[in-house]
Amino acid sequence: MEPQRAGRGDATLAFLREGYAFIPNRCARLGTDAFRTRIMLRDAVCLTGPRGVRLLYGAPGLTRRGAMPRSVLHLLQDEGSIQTLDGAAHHRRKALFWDMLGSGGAAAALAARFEEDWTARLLRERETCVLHSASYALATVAARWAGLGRDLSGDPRFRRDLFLMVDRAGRVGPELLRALGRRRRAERRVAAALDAGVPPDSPAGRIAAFVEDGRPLPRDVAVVEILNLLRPVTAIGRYMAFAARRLVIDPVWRERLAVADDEGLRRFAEEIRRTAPFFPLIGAIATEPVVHEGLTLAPGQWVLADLWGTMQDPARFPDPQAFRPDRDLDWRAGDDSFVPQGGGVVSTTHRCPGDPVSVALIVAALRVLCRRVDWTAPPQDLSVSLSRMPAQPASGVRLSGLAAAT
Ligand code: MYR
Repeated sequence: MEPQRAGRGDATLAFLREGYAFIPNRCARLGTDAFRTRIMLRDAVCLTGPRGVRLLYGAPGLTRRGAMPRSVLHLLQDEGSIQTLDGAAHHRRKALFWDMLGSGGAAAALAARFEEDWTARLLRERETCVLHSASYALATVAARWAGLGRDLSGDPRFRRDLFLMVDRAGRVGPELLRALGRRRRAERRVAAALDAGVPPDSPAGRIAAFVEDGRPLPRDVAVVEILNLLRPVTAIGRYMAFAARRLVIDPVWRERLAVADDEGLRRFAEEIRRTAPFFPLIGAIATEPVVHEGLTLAPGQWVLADLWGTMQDPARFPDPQAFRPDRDLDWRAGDDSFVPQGGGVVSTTHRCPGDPVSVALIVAALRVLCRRVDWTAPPQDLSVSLSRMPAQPASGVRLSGLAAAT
């Protein structure tokens, strides 16, 4: 069935105003999971829910190339990156990423290092902003784990450059241009680190030596892919800020998690990922006629699948606004409605391979905030605007009175 058109004219301003809620608002109003609109003067079919997730993460005849705004392409992905590949080329590169992040023990290694690094960092400070300090600790730990030396892992400017690649991905104008300049600087520094030599069995070494079409990846592509490890790990600081916000507004969880078992911490982390607005939506373009679960797309059709709104559907998640870790969500279940970092088969599709790393790192942050470090939260603005992409608690979550837990 042809999706209904939502409104007349171009909806770009409404999209910027409503942000994460743009697709779910219209779907709820029209009583549908799909509608047609125009965004940035381009015709788009927007979907919420499992049908859209299955389309973007499983149906043949779609490409990711040209499907996201240029800010997202250049700050988060860049030319030649795994996100822009299709078919066999994507499968080969994805196998490397999944081996590094999913099946190879990275989650436990990163979580253990992060727990120590962030605890030490917080105990050196009297007060902190969780969004910044957690993101910077993550950047340090990720750079070290990836095999980059102290020059990079210990450099505050490099950490901030990584943070801003994500923070500015939804911006336009001078802020975007400055972040792009920072990204180029980070690329030059990673290239210099490769020239100086990295351990061959480290993630950076494996990417640099990765053979495709009979030859190692071009140096600029290797650099882009190394940033594709460091930047998303740094972005997990946003989930940590949402976790800290929950502990502040609902302090009973702080007490419960102080004594919870690993399963309790994991469930809390997964409910944070369901509720936190993280990646709003994902785009693709039909490269051929596509027929998918009653939807027909002509070649060239732009499609946008809603991720955050899919996780707020009351039919699948009763009382979706309520924070309830007893929903027992699990990224391993392959549930097309629980899609914080995309859907489909994580080892082969375009779904982010970082699910296990995210969960382990959020659990590590909960250990720090509920067991390792005492704190109080001063009065602050913890509201979350859905029009800011990426979203964050307004204050970033400020904590004071930091001291070793007794
Ligand atoms: C990564 O670094 O690849 C992960 C980043 C996660 C969150 C990023 C959210 C960016 C929002 C951009 C606006 C999209 C507008 C269509």
